[in-house]
Amino acid sequence: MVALGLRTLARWLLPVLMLMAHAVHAAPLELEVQGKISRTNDASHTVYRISEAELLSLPAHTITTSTRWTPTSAFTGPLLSDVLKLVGANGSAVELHTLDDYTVTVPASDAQRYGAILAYSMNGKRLKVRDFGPLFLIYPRDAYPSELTGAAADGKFVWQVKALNLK
Ligand SMILES: Nc1nc2c(c(=O)[nH]1)N[C@H]1C(S)=C(S)[C@@H](COP(=O)(O)O)O[C@H]1N2
Ligand SMILES: [Mo]
Repeated sequence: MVALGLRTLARWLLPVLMLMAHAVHAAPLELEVQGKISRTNDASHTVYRISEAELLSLPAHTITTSTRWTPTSAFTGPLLSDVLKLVGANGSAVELHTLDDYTVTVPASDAQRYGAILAYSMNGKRLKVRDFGPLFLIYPRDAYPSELTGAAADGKFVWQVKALNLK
């Protein structure tokens, strides 16, 4: 054992431990979409499961804004409108479901009106579950203070998003 030496320990054990620590806090970056959609990719033809690779392949947009919980920061992710396009969404409302079992419905028209994004990173760092990940619905709050600030608007900033249901 001693012969393994510190160098071996540093080279192999530490990275493994760091990966394990990372895994504990990382939720898979994927999004399940169902409801009024015209494209599906599951066996029952009811769900479109957007993989991490597919989410990352959509054009990344950045919104720099404060939220009630975060100082001015750069949030990056696909446009909600591009996600809706990908699944052929035709509902008028988007019901969002989260890891903490919060459910909120926003008008599908918010996607165009505000250019809302499903952010997977903040200031260049992937969002972890403990800091609003894997996906955080972000609106340009600072650009529309009268419409996107206050108690009613706060409810639209949905974090830990795991699924959408088009209504
Ligand atoms: N994932 C998740 N996002 C959420 C919520 C929640 O419970 N879970 N609550 C929403 C509502 S209704 C409001 S008003 C604010 C509440 O934020 P607070 O818990 O910091 O008061 O976050 C919104 N986003
Ligand atoms: Mo709320």
